[in-house]
Amino acid sequence: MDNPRVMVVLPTYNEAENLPRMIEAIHNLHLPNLHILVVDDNSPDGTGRIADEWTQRFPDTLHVLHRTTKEGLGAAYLHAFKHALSLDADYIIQMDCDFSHQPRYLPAMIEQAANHDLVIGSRYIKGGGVDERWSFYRKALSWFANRIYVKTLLGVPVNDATGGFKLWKRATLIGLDLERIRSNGYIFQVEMTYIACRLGYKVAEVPIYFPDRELGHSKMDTNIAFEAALRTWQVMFRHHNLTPAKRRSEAYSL
Ligand SMILES: Nc1nc2c(ncn2[C@@H]2O[C@H](COP(=O)(O)OP(=O)(O)OP(=O)(O)O)[C@@H](O)[C@H]2O)c(=O)[nH]1
Ligand SMILES: [Mg+2]
Repeated sequence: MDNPRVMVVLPTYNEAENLPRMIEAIHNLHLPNLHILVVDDNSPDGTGRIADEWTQRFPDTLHVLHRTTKEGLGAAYLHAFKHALSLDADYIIQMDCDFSHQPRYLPAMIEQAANHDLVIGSRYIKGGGVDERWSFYRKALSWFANRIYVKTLLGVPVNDATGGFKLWKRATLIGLDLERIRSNGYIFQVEMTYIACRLGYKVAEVPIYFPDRELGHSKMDTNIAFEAALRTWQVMFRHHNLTPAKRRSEAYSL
C-alpha cells in the first residue's frame, strides 16, 4: 500500500506529564502520514484539556476523543478503534502513553505491516525484554505466563499475547468484529489477539524492551495477573469455534 495513513491511538488516564512528551517523541520520528488519536476518560489531572491544547500545534494530525467516565482500557480502545476507522486510518497502532511502549519501535512495526495483518511488539522473543529492575520472580512469572501458559492454552503462535503494543491493519480490525470483544482490563489484549489468530490473520512480532513507567504510579499487582490467568480460559471457551470464514466483511457505521 502506498503511503498508508497511520493512526497511533494513545489511551490516557492521568497522563498529564507523559502526554506532551509522548506526542513530541512520536512527531520527532518524522514518519509520513502519521496521526495521533488521544482517547481520554475525563482524567482528573486535566490530560484531556492538555490534549486539546496540543491540537493547536498539530491541527491536522492530532485528534482527541473525550469520554465522560473512566470505563477501563478495553472500552476506551474499542471506542477509539471505531473512531480511527472512521478517520480512514489504514494502520491503527495501540500503545500505552507512559513510555513502557517506546516510540522508537514504530518504524519497525510499520515496516512489518507491509506483509502481515497484525504486528505485536513482543517482550518475549529474542531481542526483547522487560524492565531490568524487575525481580527474578516477577520476570519468571511474566515469561511463563506469556511464553508457556497463554501460548499453550490458546494455541497461538504469539509469544506476548498479553502485550498491548500492537499495529492492526484496517481490514484486520474490521474482520475481527469488535462487537465480539467482551473483556476489559488486562485480558482485553489476550482476547483481541486470540480472535485475530482464530480468524487466521498473519501475525508478526517485533522485539521490544519494556521499561516500567517513568512518571506516575504503577497499579500492576499479582491479583490482576491471577485474574487474567483464569480469564484466559473464559476467552478460549468463548472464541475457540471461530474460523477464517467468520471474519466480518463490512465496515462500521458510526
Ligand atoms: N482512556 C483510558 N485510558 C486508560 C484507562 N486505564 C489506563 N489507561 C491508559 O492506558 C495505558 C496503560 O495503562 P497503565 O496504567 O500504564 O497500565 P499498566 O501498564 O498495566 O500499569 P502501570 O504499571 O501502572 O504502568 C496508559 O496510557 C493509561 O493512561 C482508562 O480507563 N481509560
Ligand atoms: Mg503502564
